[in-house]
Parts: sequence; C-alpha cells; structure tokens
Amino acid sequence: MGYSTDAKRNLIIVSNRLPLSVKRVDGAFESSLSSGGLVTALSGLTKSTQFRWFGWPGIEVKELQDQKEVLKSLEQHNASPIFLDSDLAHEHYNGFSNRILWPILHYQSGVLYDDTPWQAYKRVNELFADAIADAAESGTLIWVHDYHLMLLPELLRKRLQDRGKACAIGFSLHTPFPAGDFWRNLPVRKHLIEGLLSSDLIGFHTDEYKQNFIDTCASLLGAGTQIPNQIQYKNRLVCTDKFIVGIDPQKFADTLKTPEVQDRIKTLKERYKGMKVIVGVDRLDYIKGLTQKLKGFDSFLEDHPELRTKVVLIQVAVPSREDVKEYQELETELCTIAGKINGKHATPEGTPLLYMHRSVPFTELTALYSVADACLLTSTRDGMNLVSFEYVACQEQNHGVLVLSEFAGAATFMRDGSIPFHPANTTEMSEALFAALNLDDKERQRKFEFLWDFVTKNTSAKWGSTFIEKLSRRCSHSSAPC
Ligand code: ADQ
Repeated sequence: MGYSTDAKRNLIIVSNRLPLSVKRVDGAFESSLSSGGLVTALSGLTKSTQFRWFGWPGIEVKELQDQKEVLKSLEQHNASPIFLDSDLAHEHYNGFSNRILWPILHYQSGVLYDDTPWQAYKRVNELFADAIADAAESGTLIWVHDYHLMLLPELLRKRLQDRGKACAIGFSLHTPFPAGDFWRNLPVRKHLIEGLLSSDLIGFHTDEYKQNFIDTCASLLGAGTQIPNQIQYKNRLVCTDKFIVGIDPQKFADTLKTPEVQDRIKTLKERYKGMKVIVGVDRLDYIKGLTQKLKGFDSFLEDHPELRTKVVLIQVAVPSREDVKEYQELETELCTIAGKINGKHATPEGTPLLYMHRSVPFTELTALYSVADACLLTSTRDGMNLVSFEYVACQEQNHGVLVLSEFAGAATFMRDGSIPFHPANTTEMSEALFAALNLDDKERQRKFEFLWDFVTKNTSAKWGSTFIEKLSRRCSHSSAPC
C-alpha cells in the first residue's frame, strides 16, 4: 500500500476551519481566503502538493439545497465542508478549544472546565471522523491539524478499520505542548492523549514540545518511551518528531516587487523620514503578550524621552476570537493602555504609538514589514510565530532587526539572529529595543544573514513535504522504527 504521487487523490488535510470562509451574500454563497498561522503554513504547501482539505466552512448551512451549493462552490478549491450547527460549532470552537484547551497549552493558570463544551468537542470530532472515514480510500494519507481535533485520530482509526480501509494518520500540533505537570490540570487529559496516540506520526514545532508530550505519555499512560522519538502504546508504534513550519518567502519577494507595494513603501518612508519604525503584527490574543509589549514600549519611552518624536511603534492587532469573553476584555485593556501611552508621550509632532485593531491587506502588511527598522514580538508562549519569518522575508534590502521573545517557538531557532528578551521584564524589553535600534551595520548584517538563511531554507513547502514523506513511510511500513 505505497503512497502514490497522485497526491490529490491520496492526501487529505483536516483542520477545524477550512482555509476559505463561506458567507451568504444576497442569497448566494461566496468564499474568501481566511488568515492565520495554519493557513499561512499550508498555503505555502499548495504550490508543491495537491490535496483535498476538510473542515468547517465557518457558517451554518441548514438546508440540503444550500449545502449542495456550498459543496459545489468549494469543490473548485479542492475543499470539502463539514457542516455543523452553530451552537455545536460555538461550544466546540469557543467553548472547549479556545476557552479550555488553548490556555492549558499555553501555560495559563486558572484552569476552566465544563462538561457541555467537552461533549460538543467530542461530538464535532466524531462528525469529522465520519466524514473523513467515508471519503478516504485505502492508502490515503490523512494529515490532521491542531488542538481542535485531538480526539480525531482515535475515532478515525476505528471507523477506518470498520470499513476495512488502511490509511496512515498524521497529526501536527501548532501550539506548544506544556511541560510535565501542567497538562494534568485538565480533567480530560487522558482522553486527548489517547486520541492522539492512534496517529502513526505526530509532529511538533520544537524538540521541547515533543519531549514534553513523550514524557506525559509515559507518566499518564505508562506508554513505552525508551526509544527516542517512539511511543509504544496498546500494541501500536507512534512516531513523534519536530518539523519546522515556515512560510513561502517567494510570495513576499514577489509582492514586494509590485508597483502598488513599492509606491506604498515610498509613501511610508517619506512619512517617517528621520524616524525609526518598529512594527508588531499579532492576532489579538493574550499569548502574544500585547499588554506586555505596550508596557515595555512605555518603559522604553520613559527610559529615552528624547526618542519620543524619533521612534514609532506601528502595532497591528488582528481581531481574533471575538466571541470569547477573555478576548473582549483584552481588547478593552489594550485600548486603555494604548490611550494612556499616547496621552503620556504624545507631542505636537505626533504620537509614538499607532495601535490598529483591525486586519490589514497583504500588500499593506508587506509594505509595513519592509519599512520597519525593527520588529517587536513579545509572545508569552507561542507554538512558533510565523510573523517573525515574514518580517525577515521582507528585509533583504534593509537588514532590520528582530526583537523576539524567548518564549516564541521561533526563538529556539532564531536566537542567534535576533535580540532575545523575557516578555514579562519590561526593563529587558526596553534595553533589547534600544540595542536593536542602535546595532552597528556589521552586526545587523551578521544577524540578518543568519535569519535569512534559516527562513529561506525552512519553507512551508519543505515542512509539508518532509511531514508527508515521513507519513508515507509509516503508511508503507507501519511497524518500522521511526
Ligand atoms: P497564529 O497564532 O495565528 O498561528 P502566527 O504564527 O504568528 O500566529 O501566524 C499569524 C499569521 O497570520 C501570519 O502568517 C500573518 O501574516 C497572518 N496575518 C496576520 N495579520 C494579518 C492580516 N491583517 N491579514 C492577513 N493575515 C494576517 C498558530 C500558532 C503559532 C504558529 C502557527 C503555525 O499560534 O504559534 O506559528 O499557528 O503553526
């Protein structure tokens, strides 16, 4: 049962959301590309690999006739919708995945738990398993993504066996996996781990997350973990590994060359002539450390009052999970802090902080990355952080400096090329920022070359093909060592 290169038929990608959001406009259904780290990573893969993508289309579609229309409109993008009613989708996505699981995965204390969202989480994983078990053929590689679907490998394996289909199941976690004891806070911790252990291959962003997972399997389930990267559980061998997720740097290079972006860069450079520009782009999420970032910038301006008119921080905070209370509260808090900072440091010449709570078009994003002398990323925890890669991809001309929290997964690989700091330490952040803006040309070039080499070598296409290749080897020899 080898893996054929007719990958369109033989590779299924599964994520909670499809990369396309469907909307009803004047009675008809329209789809548009959605944004986020997973979409960025997997869209790079579309250049090199063909696959069918399963996920929720982001809208409730009740009528059968309407479902057929959505199905047809997504078919041209090789996307297959899994329809969920809105209450169930809400409880699964906001209730369990984002309010209970996400904080645990990112070391947030004060664990929440409630049975209703947990039941919804299980139900949605079952519905996904039903749809995919029907669609897969023997020999199909099934690559499941992220924390919304941790039960899926087990549910799917059972259904595939019942249908007599032999498929390889891979799983990639896009968040950290927390250390030792932390995971035990979650009452349903065992179910989720057992769900994952029906995979043939589990991928993590860093060796640290992988090892945390392996240790948890040993302590929680007594799984055999003596051989590196291998977990022996219930007569199955599960392989684990680190796969460096990346971006498609060429897409940024191509966009930067367009007249629209070149014009925009010129305008921005004119506007900020004689000033240093710092950029920040983050989903509005507490894991991105935005509160810490604004406080650190405040500290920086207090430490260097002479720079108030010479430095600007352009912070894009992309709206995210707006139905979740914690995110609404964070948004209010950030607006207040941003107002206070400008109240304190503004001069008739202008304000040192531009806080934008909205999404910006891709062309504007690349122009901002390109004109910035530094990029400040302050995650308190972050699976990888692809914004750090994107900034580097847009800095081939200027060799801007990356100021990167040591808690972003990306810091594991980019430490030597960036200026690292602890995000809770505002003094350290202020010093890191000052150092970045005053780095001599030689050191800036050295750091940049290191980062450029890393970002251009570890592309999303490479990430995808490495994972798929390894998964296809598991498909051919499921008992072979990892
Ligand atoms: P995210 O938490 O979403 O991803 P990140 O990795 O930084 O975080 O990716 C964000 C992506 O969204 C970037 O590609 C960025 O360009 C895009 N984006 C940001 N603002 C945008 C805008 N205004 N318009 C369009 N696109 C925008 C999760 C994990 C990360 C992990 C990724 C991938 O939380 O830790 O790196 O998945 O695995």
